[in-house]
Amino acid sequence: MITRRTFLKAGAAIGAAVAGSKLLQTSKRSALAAKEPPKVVERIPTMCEICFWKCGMDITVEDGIATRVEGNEYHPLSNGMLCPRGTSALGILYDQDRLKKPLIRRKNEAGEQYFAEVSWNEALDFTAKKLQQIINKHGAESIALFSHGHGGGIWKTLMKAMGSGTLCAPSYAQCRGPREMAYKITYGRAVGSPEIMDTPHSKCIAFIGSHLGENMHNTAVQDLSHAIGNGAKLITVDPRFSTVAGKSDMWLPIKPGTDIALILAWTHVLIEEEIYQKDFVQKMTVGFEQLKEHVKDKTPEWAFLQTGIEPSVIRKSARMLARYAPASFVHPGRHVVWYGDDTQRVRAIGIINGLLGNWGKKGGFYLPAKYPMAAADIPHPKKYKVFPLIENDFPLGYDIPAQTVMKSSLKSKNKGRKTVKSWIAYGCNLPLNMPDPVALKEAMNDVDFILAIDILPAEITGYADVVFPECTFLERYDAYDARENRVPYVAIRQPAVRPMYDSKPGYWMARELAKRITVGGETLEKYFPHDSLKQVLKEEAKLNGFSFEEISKKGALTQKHDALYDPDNTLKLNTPSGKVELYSKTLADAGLDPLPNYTPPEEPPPGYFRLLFGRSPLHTFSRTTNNSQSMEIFGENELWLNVQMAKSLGIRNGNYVELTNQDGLKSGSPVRVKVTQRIRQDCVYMVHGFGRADKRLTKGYHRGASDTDVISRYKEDPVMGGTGMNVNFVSLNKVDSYKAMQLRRID
Ligand SMILES: Nc1nc2c(c(=O)[nH]1)N[C@H]1C(S)=C(S)[C@@H](COP(=O)(O)OP(=O)(O)OC[C@H]3O[C@@H](n4cnc5c(=O)[nH]c(N)nc54)[C@H](O)[C@@H]3O)O[C@H]1N2
Ligand SMILES: Nc1nc2c(c(=O)[nH]1)N[C@H]1C(S)=C(S)[C@@H](COP(=O)(O)OP(=O)(O)OC[C@H]3O[C@@H](n4cnc5c(=O)[nH]c(N)nc54)[C@H](O)[C@@H]3O)O[C@H]1N2
Ligand code: SF4
Ligand SMILES: [Mo]
Repeated sequence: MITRRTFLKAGAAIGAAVAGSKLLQTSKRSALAAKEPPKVVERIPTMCEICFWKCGMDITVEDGIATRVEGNEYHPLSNGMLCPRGTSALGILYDQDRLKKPLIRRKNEAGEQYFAEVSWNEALDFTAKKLQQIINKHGAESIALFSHGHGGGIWKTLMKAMGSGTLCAPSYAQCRGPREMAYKITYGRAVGSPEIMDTPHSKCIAFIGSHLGENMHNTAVQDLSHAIGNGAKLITVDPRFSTVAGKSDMWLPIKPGTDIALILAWTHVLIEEEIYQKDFVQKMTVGFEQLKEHVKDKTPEWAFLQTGIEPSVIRKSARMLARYAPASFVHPGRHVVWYGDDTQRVRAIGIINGLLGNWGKKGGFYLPAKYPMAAADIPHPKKYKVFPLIENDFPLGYDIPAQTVMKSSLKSKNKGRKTVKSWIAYGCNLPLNMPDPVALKEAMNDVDFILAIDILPAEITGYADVVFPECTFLERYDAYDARENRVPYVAIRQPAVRPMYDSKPGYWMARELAKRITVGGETLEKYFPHDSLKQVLKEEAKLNGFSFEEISKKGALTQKHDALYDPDNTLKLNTPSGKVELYSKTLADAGLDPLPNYTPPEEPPPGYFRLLFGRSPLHTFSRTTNNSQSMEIFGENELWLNVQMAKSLGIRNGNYVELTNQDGLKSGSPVRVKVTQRIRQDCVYMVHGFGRADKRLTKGYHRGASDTDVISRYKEDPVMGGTGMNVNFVSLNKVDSYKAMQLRRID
């Protein structure tokens, strides 16, 4: 048995030699195209998985080879358009570095670990045996699933069928969990995805570090363009002059971590000047008097000392929001895990939105609906347990924080207690997306067995015992997508081309494992009674009265939904009071702040900058940083550094630096500096997802740096366990650019 796993960077028989015949065919095809027109040209609609917006996309396929990607016109999340990441989808499908065969970690005679390419039968038998041993010895709940993406549902079913409810996702406690928690507490429901802001009709929007335009959710950006076209006023609060700041009427370059002070001061202005929506507040909210008392002394002058934003600017922006209310809103954000008080910051945003009276209002928040969908008649596993160490960590939270699973896997932290024994990672690249890289590595070594299901040799696969190569979203079916939206819809994901290499759809893998695992004397196959997902989709189409042929041809079907607004303030919300809870008794009863309080952030030590990070319009985390099409345009990330600070450090635009954080952790590769006026002096900024550590990623290896390498600290949100990650500080050391280039070499 292999006890301490080494990170496997170069697996046996993985490399240029197995580049794949399809690719060759592609180049042959285009060479011949001029002479010989393709015989069969099809246009196959499906949905994108390069991020989780899941737009409808149409793939042109010529003689079995995908050649073109366009937005689907029937899908309400794309409206015929895609974002720049969607249009580079073929860069993922035809990436030569893709995982091609199942891999098992083995040791050779010299004791060196390597990945052996094996048959599916061998990989499935081996994995099922390992999981079975863990179930029998430690209980199924000691197997944990980390998942991200639409295909994750299948693995949740398998987990529950085995008996484990230990399910988590970095897209909760490392992403939007605090936002959803805050809105559930305040409005009785999550903001959800796609978000329910009525942006196209809005007259004034304030963005608090939501960098739309770089954060490139397709319809959200289309909606914002509509608003801008209609003359909407925009206010952007960001330490950095972001893309949306460039489109805004006001840019508030706030001191990082002080946003709650600003929002409380806005609230103060609205109440003091009596410019809030009185009818809404009276009919639809509770706790106004407590709120009024709470912000009595939170004047713009007080907030100025915290935020660095002039009192006159605070007043002006608050009045602007009030003037256009209820067709105005403060954006609740999406990736909100910044400083550990994030649920409270989004609560503060929810509260001010309450004063703007925008819930259920045109230009505020609309009331969405779902395409009614009944599920196929398949038994649902009901007897499953959550790992005991995890269960009661955050009683108000609605999901398991991924770092709780990580901590519960550590032997050193849980002496004398049972720890989590196995991880399954589906579409999650934990080494790039989890804070505290040192603890993560320790936890990955402490568990007995890791299965990674991925399409690429991502960092997580380097730590796995078994790697299952999934085919990409362009080669498989997945469940229908029918989320809440302005226009209710149901959309299909279907293969545009056949799975390349020996990759398989997740459904097939999960079902094959289910056949091989026994619980309570029978295999788990009954939870996967269909041979393929296509059969499930056909059955569900019939059950819900739509034609499978029609949805396969169009990509999406929509319904009409008119009841978007509540103009007379008559809604009953799903909170204990049925109203917007400005003051939260739920939080008070749990011993937490019933109204948001401001705590000043820790200052960077001398010589250090606060590390901030975000998105590039061309990339989705590490999903695209090996995609030749995306990398051609945006091939490495840069570190934004204020021009004055650069001067004092003797750093020039284009120099390479290595980052060292407050705990002595260094970035695994150097990053190029972008010297700019567009960022405050106390922080630096970079795009997340770069600085890949695995040489098998020939396009992404050591291009730029990974923010995660230096995120050793995080502050846990006491309400739901979000990991505030903007609490790390870095110093910069210049690196010779020749050395920086040498580090990228793949021999
Ligand atoms: N330092 C830092 N950490 C962060 C963030 C940050 O900005 N900085 N952002 C946070 C946010 S907002 C989020 S949502 C999380 C996301 O973090 P994760 O949940 O880990 O998700 P992704 O980064 O999307 O996971 C990417 C993995 O999925 C694989 N993949 C892509 N397509 C498929 C597929 O079709 N099938 C399978 N099986 N695998 C596939 C990719 O190859 C890659 O290895 O990270 C969070 N963590
Ligand atoms: N192109 C692209 N789009 C994406 C994604 C992607 O990977 N690529 N990922 C999607 C996902 S899963 C998510 S969660 C979202 C994330 O996108 P957003 O919800 O927009 O969140 P962040 O990435 O945290 O936002 C970063 C911005 O916050 C600013 N900021 C940092 N600290 C502070 C602060 O203290 N105060 C204020 N006011 N601002 C601050 C930064 O300067 C930066 O402009 O993007 C989504 N859209
Ligand atoms: S927003 Fe872009 S990457 Fe995300 S699903 Fe839509 S097209 Fe794909
Ligand atoms: Mo996210």
